[in-house]
Amino acid sequence: MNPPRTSYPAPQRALRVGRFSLGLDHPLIMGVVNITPDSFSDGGRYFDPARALDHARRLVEEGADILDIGGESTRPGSLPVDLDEELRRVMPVLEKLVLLPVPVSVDTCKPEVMRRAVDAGAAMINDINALRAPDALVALAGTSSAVCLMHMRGEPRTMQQDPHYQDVVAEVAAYLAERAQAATQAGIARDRIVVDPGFGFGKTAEHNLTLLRELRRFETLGLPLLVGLSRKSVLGRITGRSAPERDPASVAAALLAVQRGAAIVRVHDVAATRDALQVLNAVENISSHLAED
Ligand code: HH2
Repeated sequence: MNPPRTSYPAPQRALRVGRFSLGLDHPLIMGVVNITPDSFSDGGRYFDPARALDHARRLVEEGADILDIGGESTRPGSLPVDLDEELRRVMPVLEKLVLLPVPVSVDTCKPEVMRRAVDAGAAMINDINALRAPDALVALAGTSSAVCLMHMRGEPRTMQQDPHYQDVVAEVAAYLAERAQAATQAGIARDRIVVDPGFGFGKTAEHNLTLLRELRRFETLGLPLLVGLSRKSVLGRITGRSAPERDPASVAAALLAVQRGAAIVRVHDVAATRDALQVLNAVENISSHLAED
């Protein structure tokens, strides 16, 4: 007798993101715009709204499929930002960016920011807290917004204090399955949900590398997978480089993630990531992908 086959939910073909539908037959690039004075990855370069807008427009020209803007740093040890300050940082930039031809995601944990952002045209909410705040599920149910549900153990202030797992992949996947179920039960359709293992959020370097190596195990969830390894400290541990010098390592990590099934990569260096993914695509589909010299 043949052993029973494990059946996975059929992979989705497209992700509905506000008024956009993004095909999942090729990897998508999410370009990061931190409107913060204290992000670990770019240290306040785009805190000024005009600079954030210029940067976002450049990321779109370089090939970003989605923009992710955030007004609160979540680096290890960071403190929360209050509601008014987060709105003051995010909303003026969002209101301009929604005029661009790509969906705009807002990186926030606060239900009030979610509501205001979606009303202003945000097509996606990226929540490192996976809609666990009271009211967060309600804030998004009944909207056309997509959502990224990310795994985090603890909270940014304390998450890197000695994290432990028996089987990091199984535990993170179980958490994401539970949060996806909570979202669908609240009325958020499955074709609007993305899940993310949360690299660097309550994980050691070894946990992060195990998650990346075994990323295929997340296919059992049957949901598009977002991976954010760009400039993260695990890449610093490997290369000995500071955050601004980690783009080559970030491109390598994005490529490895896509090869292991990531649908979306969240990156700071969009142009270099695009080139790397084009090389991967050309190798996998040798034919018409060769540009003229
Ligand atoms: N990482 C960061 C922030 N938001 N969202 C998702 N879904 N996945 C991630 O891996 C992720 C995220 C941290 O990176 P960054 O935005 O560059 O830094 P900071 O939080 O310091 O602004």
